[in-house]
Amino acid sequence: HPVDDPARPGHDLVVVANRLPVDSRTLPDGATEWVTSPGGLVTAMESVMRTVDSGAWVGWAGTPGQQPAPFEADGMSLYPVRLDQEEIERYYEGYSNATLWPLYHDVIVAPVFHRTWWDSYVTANRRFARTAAPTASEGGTIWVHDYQLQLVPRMIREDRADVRIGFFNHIPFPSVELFSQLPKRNQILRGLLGADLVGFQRESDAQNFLAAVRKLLGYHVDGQTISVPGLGAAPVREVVAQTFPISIDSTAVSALTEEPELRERAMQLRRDLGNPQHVVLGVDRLDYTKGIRHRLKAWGELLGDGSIDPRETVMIQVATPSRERVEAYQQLRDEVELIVGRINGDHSSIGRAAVSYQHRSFDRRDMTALFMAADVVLVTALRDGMNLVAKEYVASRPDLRGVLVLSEFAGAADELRAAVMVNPHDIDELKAAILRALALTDEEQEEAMRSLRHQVMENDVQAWAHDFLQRLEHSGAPDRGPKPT
Ligand code: ADQ
Repeated sequence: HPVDDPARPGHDLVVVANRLPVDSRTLPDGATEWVTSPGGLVTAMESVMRTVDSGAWVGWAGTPGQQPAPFEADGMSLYPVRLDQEEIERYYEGYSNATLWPLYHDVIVAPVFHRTWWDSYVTANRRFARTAAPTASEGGTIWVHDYQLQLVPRMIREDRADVRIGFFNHIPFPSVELFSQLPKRNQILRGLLGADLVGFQRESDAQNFLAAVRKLLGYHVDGQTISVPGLGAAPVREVVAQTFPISIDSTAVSALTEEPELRERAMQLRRDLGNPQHVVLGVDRLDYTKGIRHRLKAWGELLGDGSIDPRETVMIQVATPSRERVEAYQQLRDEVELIVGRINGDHSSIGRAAVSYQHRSFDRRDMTALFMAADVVLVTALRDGMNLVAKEYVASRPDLRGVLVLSEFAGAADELRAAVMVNPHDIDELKAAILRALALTDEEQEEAMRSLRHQVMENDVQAWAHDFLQRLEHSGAPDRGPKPT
Protein backbone atom coordinates (compact mmCIF):
# COMPACT_ATOMS: atom_id res chain seq x y z
CA HIS A 1 0.00 0.00 0.00
CA PRO A 2 1.61 3.30 -1.06
CA VAL A 3 0.74 5.21 2.13
CA ASP A 4 2.85 2.72 4.12
CA ASP A 5 5.74 3.93 2.06
CA PRO A 6 6.36 7.66 2.56
CA ALA A 7 8.92 7.61 -0.25
CA ARG A 8 6.21 6.57 -2.71
CA PRO A 9 2.97 8.42 -2.06
CA GLY A 10 1.24 6.92 -5.11
CA HIS A 11 -0.56 8.46 -8.06
CA ASP A 12 -3.70 10.63 -7.99
CA LEU A 13 -4.97 9.14 -11.24
CA VAL A 14 -4.25 5.65 -12.52
CA VAL A 15 -5.49 4.47 -15.93
CA VAL A 16 -5.76 0.71 -16.44
CA ALA A 17 -6.14 -0.54 -20.01
CA ASN A 18 -5.19 -3.72 -21.85
CA ARG A 19 -2.40 -1.86 -23.66
CA LEU A 20 0.09 0.71 -22.48
CA PRO A 21 0.23 3.85 -24.63
CA VAL A 22 3.67 2.71 -25.83
CA ASP A 23 5.04 -0.32 -27.65
CA SER A 24 8.23 -2.01 -26.57
CA ARG A 25 10.74 -2.88 -29.23
CA THR A 26 13.81 -4.98 -28.59
CA LEU A 27 16.96 -3.56 -30.17
CA PRO A 28 19.65 -5.80 -31.68
CA ASP A 29 21.81 -5.37 -28.56
CA GLY A 30 18.93 -6.67 -26.39
CA ALA A 31 18.01 -3.27 -24.95
CA THR A 32 14.40 -2.11 -24.95
CA GLU A 33 13.20 0.92 -26.87
CA TRP A 34 9.78 2.54 -26.29
CA VAL A 35 7.69 3.95 -29.10
CA THR A 36 4.54 5.89 -28.25
CA SER A 37 1.36 4.72 -29.97
CA PRO A 38 -0.93 7.73 -29.85
CA GLY A 39 -4.48 6.39 -30.00
CA GLY A 40 -7.65 8.24 -29.02
CA LEU A 41 -7.47 7.18 -25.39
CA VAL A 42 -3.91 8.44 -25.07
CA THR A 43 -4.90 11.82 -26.47
CA ALA A 44 -7.85 12.03 -24.11
CA MET A 45 -5.74 11.12 -21.13
CA GLU A 46 -2.89 13.49 -21.99
CA SER A 47 -5.04 16.51 -21.27
CA VAL A 48 -6.43 15.01 -18.06
CA MET A 49 -3.03 13.85 -16.86
CA ARG A 50 -1.81 17.44 -17.10
CA THR A 51 -4.40 18.45 -14.47
CA VAL A 52 -3.19 15.98 -11.83
CA ASP A 53 0.07 16.07 -9.88
CA SER A 54 0.90 12.54 -10.68
CA GLY A 55 -0.61 10.18 -13.26
CA ALA A 56 0.06 6.55 -14.08
CA TRP A 57 -0.93 4.00 -16.73
CA VAL A 58 -1.06 0.25 -16.19
CA GLY A 59 -1.15 -2.07 -19.23
CA TRP A 60 0.51 -4.71 -21.36
CA ALA A 61 3.55 -3.49 -23.30
CA GLY A 62 2.87 -5.59 -26.40
CA THR A 63 5.56 -8.28 -26.21
CA PRO A 64 4.67 -11.74 -24.84
CA GLY A 65 6.39 -12.89 -21.68
CA GLN A 66 8.14 -9.64 -20.85
CA GLN A 67 7.66 -7.57 -17.79
CA PRO A 68 9.81 -4.46 -18.03
CA ALA A 69 10.29 -2.40 -14.85
CA PRO A 70 8.00 0.63 -14.40
CA PHE A 71 9.30 3.72 -16.20
CA GLU A 72 8.42 7.33 -16.98
CA ALA A 73 7.16 8.61 -20.32
CA ASP A 74 5.33 11.77 -21.39
CA GLY A 75 4.97 12.94 -17.78
CA MET A 76 3.33 9.68 -16.67
CA SER A 77 4.54 6.62 -14.80
CA LEU A 78 4.00 3.49 -16.85
CA TYR A 79 3.53 0.12 -15.13
CA PRO A 80 3.85 -2.79 -17.58
CA VAL A 81 1.83 -5.95 -16.92
CA ARG A 82 3.22 -9.28 -18.16
CA LEU A 83 1.17 -11.49 -20.48
CA ASP A 84 2.54 -14.88 -21.49
CA GLN A 85 1.96 -16.31 -24.95
CA GLU A 86 -0.67 -18.71 -23.60
CA GLU A 87 -2.49 -15.84 -21.89
CA ILE A 88 -2.51 -13.83 -25.10
CA GLU A 89 -4.16 -16.81 -26.78
CA ARG A 90 -6.67 -17.50 -24.01
CA TYR A 91 -7.35 -14.20 -22.21
CA TYR A 92 -6.95 -11.82 -25.17
CA GLU A 93 -7.61 -13.65 -28.45
CA GLY A 94 -9.91 -16.16 -26.74
CA TYR A 95 -12.19 -14.88 -24.01
CA SER A 96 -11.88 -11.17 -24.92
CA ASN A 97 -12.04 -11.35 -28.70
CA ALA A 98 -13.75 -14.65 -29.53
CA THR A 99 -16.21 -14.80 -26.59
CA LEU A 100 -17.00 -11.29 -25.32
CA TRP A 101 -16.49 -9.29 -28.52
CA PRO A 102 -19.00 -11.23 -30.70
CA LEU A 103 -21.50 -11.60 -27.84
CA TYR A 104 -21.39 -7.89 -26.98
CA HIS A 105 -21.84 -7.06 -30.68
CA ASP A 106 -25.14 -8.93 -30.87
CA VAL A 107 -23.75 -12.27 -32.03
CA ILE A 108 -22.93 -11.17 -35.59
CA VAL A 109 -20.69 -14.23 -35.46
CA ALA A 110 -21.15 -17.03 -32.93
CA PRO A 111 -19.23 -16.53 -29.68
CA VAL A 112 -16.90 -19.38 -28.79
CA PHE A 113 -16.39 -20.35 -25.17
CA HIS A 114 -13.74 -22.45 -23.49
CA ARG A 115 -13.31 -22.81 -19.75
CA THR A 116 -9.55 -22.52 -20.07
CA TRP A 117 -10.10 -19.09 -21.68
CA TRP A 118 -12.17 -17.97 -18.71
CA ASP A 119 -9.52 -19.19 -16.23
CA SER A 120 -6.94 -17.19 -18.11
CA TYR A 121 -9.21 -14.12 -18.18
CA VAL A 122 -9.45 -14.30 -14.38
CA THR A 123 -5.68 -14.74 -13.96
CA ALA A 124 -4.84 -11.90 -16.34
CA ASN A 125 -7.42 -9.55 -14.80
CA ARG A 126 -5.95 -10.33 -11.37
CA ARG A 127 -2.50 -9.39 -12.57
CA PHE A 128 -3.73 -6.04 -13.91
CA ALA A 129 -5.58 -5.42 -10.61
CA ARG A 130 -2.56 -6.37 -8.48
CA THR A 131 -0.34 -4.06 -10.46
CA ALA A 132 -2.81 -1.19 -10.35
CA ALA A 133 -4.08 -1.33 -6.75
CA PRO A 134 -0.87 -0.29 -4.95
CA THR A 135 -0.05 2.50 -7.43
CA ALA A 136 -2.95 4.79 -6.44
CA SER A 137 -2.55 7.38 -3.69
CA GLU A 138 -4.78 7.31 -0.61
CA GLY A 139 -8.23 8.39 -1.81
CA GLY A 140 -6.95 8.50 -5.41
CA THR A 141 -8.77 7.57 -8.61
CA ILE A 142 -8.41 4.46 -10.76
CA TRP A 143 -10.01 4.43 -14.22
CA VAL A 144 -10.32 0.97 -15.81
CA HIS A 145 -11.02 0.63 -19.54
CA ASP A 146 -12.91 -1.84 -21.64
CA TYR A 147 -14.20 -5.37 -21.98
CA GLN A 148 -10.86 -7.11 -21.51
CA LEU A 149 -10.75 -5.94 -17.87
CA GLN A 150 -14.27 -6.26 -16.50
CA LEU A 151 -13.19 -8.15 -13.37
CA VAL A 152 -10.57 -5.57 -12.42
CA PRO A 153 -12.85 -3.03 -10.63
CA ARG A 154 -13.95 -5.57 -8.02
CA MET A 155 -10.46 -7.05 -7.67
CA ILE A 156 -9.08 -3.59 -6.90
CA ARG A 157 -12.00 -2.81 -4.60
CA GLU A 158 -11.21 -5.90 -2.48
CA ASP A 159 -7.76 -4.44 -1.90
CA ARG A 160 -8.49 -0.76 -1.71
CA ALA A 161 -11.67 0.54 -0.04
CA ASP A 162 -10.34 4.12 -0.12
CA VAL A 163 -10.01 4.74 -3.86
CA ARG A 164 -12.60 5.83 -6.39
CA ILE A 165 -12.90 3.37 -9.24
CA GLY A 166 -14.37 4.18 -12.65
CA PHE A 167 -14.94 1.75 -15.52
CA PHE A 168 -15.67 2.70 -19.13
CA ASN A 169 -17.01 0.18 -21.63
CA HIS A 170 -15.91 1.19 -25.16
CA ILE A 171 -18.07 -1.40 -26.92
CA PRO A 172 -21.84 -1.98 -26.76
CA PHE A 173 -23.43 -3.74 -23.80
CA PRO A 174 -25.88 -6.35 -25.14
CA SER A 175 -29.52 -6.88 -24.23
CA VAL A 176 -30.10 -9.04 -21.16
CA GLU A 177 -31.38 -11.91 -23.35
CA LEU A 178 -28.04 -12.08 -25.19
CA PHE A 179 -25.91 -11.29 -22.14
CA SER A 180 -27.59 -14.16 -20.30
CA GLN A 181 -25.92 -16.60 -22.72
CA LEU A 182 -22.49 -15.70 -21.37
CA PRO A 183 -21.06 -18.38 -19.12
CA LYS A 184 -19.79 -16.67 -15.93
CA ARG A 185 -22.10 -13.75 -16.60
CA ASN A 186 -22.68 -13.00 -12.92
CA GLN A 187 -18.96 -12.87 -12.18
CA ILE A 188 -18.64 -10.30 -14.96
CA LEU A 189 -21.45 -8.17 -13.50
CA ARG A 190 -19.99 -8.39 -9.99
CA GLY A 191 -16.59 -7.50 -11.39
CA LEU A 192 -17.94 -4.32 -12.98
CA LEU A 193 -19.88 -3.41 -9.84
CA GLY A 194 -16.62 -3.05 -7.95
CA ALA A 195 -16.52 0.38 -9.62
CA ASP A 196 -18.30 3.49 -8.31
CA LEU A 197 -19.16 4.62 -11.83
CA VAL A 198 -19.69 2.41 -14.89
CA GLY A 199 -19.70 4.42 -18.14
CA PHE A 200 -21.21 3.44 -21.50
CA GLN A 201 -21.29 4.91 -25.00
CA ARG A 202 -25.04 5.13 -25.52
CA GLU A 203 -28.16 5.17 -23.39
CA SER A 204 -29.28 1.73 -24.60
CA ASP A 205 -25.98 0.23 -23.34
CA ALA A 206 -26.47 1.66 -19.86
CA GLN A 207 -30.08 0.47 -19.82
CA ASN A 208 -29.05 -3.03 -20.91
CA PHE A 209 -26.49 -3.18 -18.11
CA LEU A 210 -29.00 -1.99 -15.50
CA ALA A 211 -31.52 -4.57 -16.70
CA ALA A 212 -28.91 -7.35 -16.45
CA VAL A 213 -27.98 -6.31 -12.90
CA ARG A 214 -31.64 -6.25 -11.90
CA LYS A 215 -32.59 -9.51 -13.53
CA LEU A 216 -29.51 -11.66 -12.99
CA LEU A 217 -28.27 -10.37 -9.61
CA GLY A 218 -31.58 -9.15 -8.23
CA TYR A 219 -30.02 -5.92 -6.96
CA HIS A 220 -32.19 -2.87 -6.39
CA VAL A 221 -31.94 -0.30 -9.21
CA ASP A 222 -33.29 3.23 -8.89
CA GLY A 223 -32.83 5.23 -12.10
CA GLN A 224 -29.08 5.03 -12.84
CA THR A 225 -28.17 3.98 -9.31
CA ILE A 226 -27.60 0.39 -8.23
CA SER A 227 -27.52 -0.66 -4.57
CA VAL A 228 -24.74 -3.21 -4.23
CA PRO A 229 -24.41 -5.26 -1.04
CA GLY A 230 -21.08 -4.21 0.50
CA LEU A 231 -18.02 -6.39 0.65
CA GLY A 232 -17.34 -7.75 4.12
CA ALA A 233 -18.70 -5.54 6.88
CA ALA A 234 -19.18 -2.49 4.63
CA PRO A 235 -22.78 -1.31 4.18
CA VAL A 236 -24.56 -1.09 0.83
CA ARG A 237 -22.53 0.70 -1.86
CA GLU A 238 -24.10 2.82 -4.56
CA VAL A 239 -22.89 2.31 -8.12
CA VAL A 240 -23.95 4.60 -10.95
CA ALA A 241 -24.32 3.50 -14.59
CA GLN A 242 -24.27 6.45 -16.97
CA THR A 243 -23.68 7.42 -20.58
CA PHE A 244 -20.51 9.22 -21.74
CA PRO A 245 -20.26 9.18 -25.55
CA ILE A 246 -16.57 9.17 -26.46
CA SER A 247 -15.19 11.55 -29.05
CA ILE A 248 -11.98 12.62 -30.79
CA ASP A 249 -9.46 15.44 -30.51
CA SER A 250 -11.67 17.51 -32.82
CA THR A 251 -9.62 20.70 -32.78
CA ALA A 252 -6.40 18.89 -33.67
CA VAL A 253 -8.03 17.04 -36.57
CA SER A 254 -9.69 20.17 -37.88
CA ALA A 255 -6.44 22.16 -37.61
CA LEU A 256 -4.58 19.54 -39.68
CA THR A 257 -6.87 20.22 -42.62
CA GLU A 258 -5.68 23.84 -42.77
CA GLU A 259 -2.14 22.78 -43.64
CA PRO A 260 -1.35 23.51 -47.31
CA GLU A 261 0.66 20.31 -47.49
CA LEU A 262 -2.37 18.20 -46.53
CA ARG A 263 -4.60 20.02 -49.01
CA GLU A 264 -2.11 19.21 -51.71
CA ARG A 265 -1.99 15.58 -50.56
CA ALA A 266 -5.79 15.36 -50.76
CA MET A 267 -5.79 16.79 -54.29
CA GLN A 268 -3.00 14.45 -55.31
CA LEU A 269 -5.07 11.51 -54.05
CA ARG A 270 -7.89 12.51 -56.38
CA ARG A 271 -5.48 12.90 -59.27
CA ASP A 272 -4.04 9.44 -58.52
CA LEU A 273 -7.57 8.04 -58.80
CA GLY A 274 -7.93 9.65 -62.24
CA ASN A 275 -9.86 12.73 -61.10
CA PRO A 276 -13.23 11.02 -60.73
CA GLN A 277 -16.35 13.08 -60.09
CA HIS A 278 -16.97 11.34 -56.78
CA VAL A 279 -14.75 9.61 -54.25
CA VAL A 280 -16.50 7.35 -51.75
CA LEU A 281 -14.52 6.14 -48.74
CA GLY A 282 -14.75 3.42 -46.09
CA VAL A 283 -12.24 3.23 -43.22
CA ASP A 284 -12.46 0.37 -40.75
CA ARG A 285 -10.50 -2.13 -38.79
CA LEU A 286 -11.06 -5.35 -40.72
CA ASP A 287 -13.77 -6.52 -38.31
CA TYR A 288 -17.07 -8.32 -38.97
CA THR A 289 -18.90 -5.72 -36.84
CA LYS A 290 -18.11 -2.96 -39.34
CA GLY A 291 -20.46 -4.13 -42.10
CA ILE A 292 -17.77 -4.10 -44.81
CA ARG A 293 -19.36 -7.02 -46.66
CA HIS A 294 -22.79 -5.36 -46.69
CA ARG A 295 -21.23 -2.16 -48.02
CA LEU A 296 -19.36 -3.99 -50.79
CA LYS A 297 -22.47 -5.96 -51.68
CA ALA A 298 -24.42 -2.72 -52.13
CA TRP A 299 -21.56 -1.18 -54.09
CA GLY A 300 -21.24 -4.18 -56.39
CA GLU A 301 -24.97 -4.08 -57.13
CA LEU A 302 -24.92 -0.35 -57.84
CA LEU A 303 -22.14 -0.91 -60.36
CA GLY A 304 -23.87 -3.98 -61.75
CA ASP A 305 -27.22 -2.29 -62.38
CA GLY A 306 -25.57 0.79 -63.89
CA SER A 307 -26.61 3.20 -61.11
CA ILE A 308 -22.95 4.06 -60.63
CA ASP A 309 -20.42 4.50 -63.41
CA PRO A 310 -16.98 3.32 -62.26
CA ARG A 311 -15.33 5.94 -64.51
CA GLU A 312 -17.06 8.70 -62.56
CA THR A 313 -17.24 7.31 -59.05
CA VAL A 314 -14.45 5.47 -57.25
CA MET A 315 -14.56 3.70 -53.93
CA ILE A 316 -11.62 3.46 -51.53
CA GLN A 317 -11.88 0.84 -48.81
CA VAL A 318 -9.22 1.05 -46.10
CA ALA A 319 -9.23 -2.11 -44.01
CA THR A 320 -6.77 -2.09 -41.15
CA PRO A 321 -5.32 -5.52 -40.34
CA SER A 322 -6.82 -6.66 -37.04
CA ARG A 323 -6.80 -9.73 -34.72
CA GLU A 324 -5.27 -11.80 -37.46
CA ARG A 325 -4.86 -14.89 -35.30
CA VAL A 326 -8.59 -15.13 -34.51
CA GLU A 327 -10.36 -17.46 -36.95
CA ALA A 328 -13.43 -15.30 -37.67
CA TYR A 329 -11.08 -12.49 -38.76
CA GLN A 330 -9.12 -14.72 -41.15
CA GLN A 331 -12.39 -15.82 -42.69
CA LEU A 332 -13.69 -12.27 -42.98
CA ARG A 333 -10.52 -11.18 -44.74
CA ASP A 334 -10.89 -13.96 -47.29
CA GLU A 335 -14.52 -13.03 -47.92
CA VAL A 336 -13.85 -9.30 -48.28
CA GLU A 337 -10.95 -9.87 -50.63
CA LEU A 338 -13.02 -12.27 -52.73
CA ILE A 339 -15.80 -9.67 -53.12
CA VAL A 340 -13.34 -6.86 -53.92
CA GLY A 341 -11.65 -9.11 -56.49
CA ARG A 342 -14.98 -9.90 -58.13
CA ILE A 343 -16.07 -6.27 -58.27
CA ASN A 344 -12.76 -5.21 -59.75
CA GLY A 345 -12.77 -8.08 -62.22
CA ASP A 346 -16.22 -7.04 -63.44
CA HIS A 347 -15.95 -3.26 -63.34
CA SER A 348 -12.34 -1.98 -63.36
CA SER A 349 -10.69 -0.73 -66.50
CA ILE A 350 -6.98 -1.29 -67.03
CA GLY A 351 -5.08 0.98 -64.68
CA ARG A 352 -8.19 2.13 -62.86
CA ALA A 353 -9.79 0.10 -60.08
CA ALA A 354 -13.49 0.32 -59.27
CA VAL A 355 -12.63 -0.35 -55.61
CA SER A 356 -9.23 0.71 -54.33
CA TYR A 357 -8.67 -1.72 -51.45
CA GLN A 358 -5.98 -0.85 -48.89
CA HIS A 359 -5.18 -3.52 -46.31
CA ARG A 360 -2.79 -1.55 -44.10
CA SER A 361 -2.38 1.24 -41.58
CA PHE A 362 -2.14 4.92 -42.44
CA ASP A 363 -0.67 7.63 -40.25
CA ARG A 364 -2.91 10.38 -38.92
CA ARG A 365 -1.94 12.83 -41.68
CA ASP A 366 -2.58 10.43 -44.54
CA MET A 367 -5.86 9.45 -42.93
CA THR A 368 -6.91 13.10 -42.74
CA ALA A 369 -5.95 13.65 -46.39
CA LEU A 370 -8.20 10.70 -47.30
CA PHE A 371 -11.10 12.26 -45.41
CA MET A 372 -10.43 15.59 -47.15
CA ALA A 373 -10.49 13.87 -50.54
CA ALA A 374 -13.73 11.94 -49.90
CA ASP A 375 -17.13 13.22 -51.09
CA VAL A 376 -18.94 10.50 -49.17
CA VAL A 377 -17.85 8.39 -46.20
CA LEU A 378 -19.70 5.13 -45.55
CA VAL A 379 -19.98 3.98 -41.93
CA THR A 380 -22.16 0.88 -42.17
CA ALA A 381 -21.38 -0.93 -38.90
CA LEU A 382 -23.78 -3.72 -37.94
CA ARG A 383 -22.98 -2.88 -34.33
CA ASP A 384 -20.39 -0.41 -32.99
CA GLY A 385 -19.82 1.15 -29.57
CA MET A 386 -19.31 4.63 -31.02
CA ASN A 387 -17.32 4.70 -34.30
CA LEU A 388 -14.70 7.39 -34.33
CA VAL A 389 -14.25 7.35 -38.10
CA ALA A 390 -17.63 9.10 -38.42
CA LYS A 391 -16.47 11.88 -36.09
CA GLU A 392 -13.03 12.15 -37.71
CA TYR A 393 -14.62 12.69 -41.11
CA VAL A 394 -16.81 15.47 -39.76
CA ALA A 395 -13.85 17.14 -38.02
CA SER A 396 -11.90 16.95 -41.30
CA ARG A 397 -14.49 19.03 -43.18
CA PRO A 398 -14.32 22.68 -42.06
CA ASP A 399 -15.15 23.40 -45.71
CA LEU A 400 -18.65 22.03 -44.90
CA ARG A 401 -18.50 19.68 -47.89
CA GLY A 402 -18.98 15.95 -47.94
CA VAL A 403 -21.68 13.55 -46.82
CA LEU A 404 -21.64 11.04 -43.99
CA VAL A 405 -23.71 7.87 -44.44
CA LEU A 406 -24.12 6.44 -40.96
CA SER A 407 -25.49 3.18 -39.62
CA GLU A 408 -28.13 3.52 -36.93
CA PHE A 409 -26.31 0.65 -35.15
CA ALA A 410 -23.21 2.78 -34.47
CA GLY A 411 -23.21 4.68 -31.16
CA ALA A 412 -22.45 7.85 -33.12
CA ALA A 413 -25.98 7.70 -34.57
CA ASP A 414 -27.38 9.02 -31.27
CA GLU A 415 -25.47 12.28 -31.74
CA LEU A 416 -24.85 12.70 -35.48
CA ARG A 417 -28.51 13.07 -36.39
CA ALA A 418 -27.82 15.09 -39.55
CA ALA A 419 -26.04 12.20 -41.27
CA VAL A 420 -27.76 10.11 -43.94
CA MET A 421 -28.99 7.34 -41.63
CA VAL A 422 -29.16 3.77 -42.78
CA ASN A 423 -29.99 0.25 -41.68
CA PRO A 424 -27.05 -1.58 -43.31
CA HIS A 425 -28.80 -4.95 -43.11
CA ASP A 426 -31.21 -3.70 -45.76
CA ILE A 427 -29.10 -3.74 -48.93
CA ASP A 428 -31.76 -1.90 -50.95
CA GLU A 429 -31.93 0.83 -48.32
CA LEU A 430 -28.14 1.02 -48.25
CA LYS A 431 -28.00 1.40 -52.04
CA ALA A 432 -30.64 4.13 -51.94
CA ALA A 433 -28.76 5.93 -49.15
CA ILE A 434 -25.52 5.87 -51.17
CA LEU A 435 -27.25 7.28 -54.24
CA ARG A 436 -28.96 9.93 -52.13
CA ALA A 437 -25.62 10.92 -50.59
CA LEU A 438 -24.03 11.23 -54.04
CA ALA A 439 -26.88 13.45 -55.23
CA LEU A 440 -26.92 16.00 -52.39
CA THR A 441 -26.41 19.58 -53.58
CA ASP A 442 -23.65 21.78 -52.15
CA GLU A 443 -26.25 23.63 -50.09
CA GLU A 444 -27.69 20.41 -48.67
CA GLN A 445 -24.19 19.16 -47.83
CA GLU A 446 -23.39 22.42 -46.09
CA GLU A 447 -26.50 22.41 -44.01
CA ALA A 448 -26.00 18.84 -42.79
CA MET A 449 -22.25 19.23 -42.25
CA ARG A 450 -22.72 22.43 -40.26
CA SER A 451 -24.99 20.61 -37.84
CA LEU A 452 -22.64 17.60 -37.61
CA ARG A 453 -19.64 19.84 -36.98
CA HIS A 454 -21.43 21.67 -34.26
CA GLN A 455 -21.89 18.35 -32.46
CA VAL A 456 -18.33 17.06 -33.00
CA MET A 457 -16.42 20.30 -32.36
CA GLU A 458 -18.36 21.06 -29.15
CA ASN A 459 -17.98 17.56 -27.71
CA ASP A 460 -14.37 16.48 -27.97
CA VAL A 461 -12.49 13.68 -26.26
CA GLN A 462 -11.01 16.03 -23.67
CA ALA A 463 -14.52 16.98 -22.58
CA TRP A 464 -15.44 13.29 -22.50
CA ALA A 465 -12.61 12.41 -20.11
CA HIS A 466 -13.26 15.49 -18.02
CA ASP A 467 -16.99 14.72 -17.69
CA PHE A 468 -16.35 11.12 -16.70
CA LEU A 469 -13.82 12.05 -14.03
CA GLN A 470 -16.02 14.86 -12.70
CA ARG A 471 -18.91 12.45 -12.32
CA LEU A 472 -16.65 9.91 -10.65
CA GLU A 473 -15.40 12.57 -8.26
CA HIS A 474 -18.99 13.22 -7.16
CA SER A 475 -19.96 9.57 -6.87
CA GLY A 476 -20.64 7.97 -3.47
CA ALA A 477 -17.95 8.98 -0.97
CA PRO A 478 -15.47 6.13 -0.77
CA ASP A 479 -15.28 4.25 2.47
CA ARG A 480 -12.10 5.46 4.10
CA GLY A 481 -12.28 2.86 6.85
CA PRO A 482 -9.84 0.01 7.28
CA LYS A 483 -9.38 -2.51 4.51
CA PRO A 484 -11.84 -5.42 4.66
CA THR A 485 -10.11 -8.53 5.97
P1 ADQ B 1 -12.63 0.52 -32.98
O1 ADQ B 1 -13.51 -0.68 -33.15
O2 ADQ B 1 -11.21 0.31 -33.31
O3 ADQ B 1 -12.76 1.15 -31.51
P2 ADQ B 1 -13.31 3.20 -34.22
O4 ADQ B 1 -14.08 3.91 -33.19
O5 ADQ B 1 -13.81 3.41 -35.60
O6 ADQ B 1 -13.30 1.63 -33.99
O7 ADQ B 1 -11.82 3.67 -34.13
C1 ADQ B 1 -10.90 3.26 -35.10
C2 ADQ B 1 -9.71 4.23 -35.14
O8 ADQ B 1 -8.69 3.64 -35.92
C3 ADQ B 1 -10.08 5.55 -35.80
O9 ADQ B 1 -9.39 6.56 -35.13
C4 ADQ B 1 -9.56 5.37 -37.23
O10 ADQ B 1 -9.18 6.56 -37.88
C5 ADQ B 1 -8.36 4.51 -37.01
N1 ADQ B 1 -8.07 3.69 -38.18
C6 ADQ B 1 -8.88 2.82 -38.81
N2 ADQ B 1 -8.27 2.28 -39.87
C7 ADQ B 1 -7.04 2.81 -39.91
C8 ADQ B 1 -5.90 2.65 -40.78
N3 ADQ B 1 -5.90 1.81 -41.81
N4 ADQ B 1 -4.80 3.38 -40.51
C9 ADQ B 1 -4.78 4.21 -39.46
N5 ADQ B 1 -5.79 4.40 -38.63
C10 ADQ B 1 -6.91 3.71 -38.84
C11 ADQ B 1 -13.47 0.77 -30.30
C12 ADQ B 1 -14.97 0.57 -30.47
C13 ADQ B 1 -15.60 1.78 -31.10
C14 ADQ B 1 -15.29 3.02 -30.27
C15 ADQ B 1 -13.80 3.12 -29.95
C16 ADQ B 1 -13.52 4.20 -28.92
O11 ADQ B 1 -15.22 -0.60 -31.25
O12 ADQ B 1 -16.99 1.63 -31.25
O13 ADQ B 1 -15.67 4.18 -30.97
O14 ADQ B 1 -13.31 1.90 -29.42
O15 ADQ B 1 -14.25 4.03 -27.76
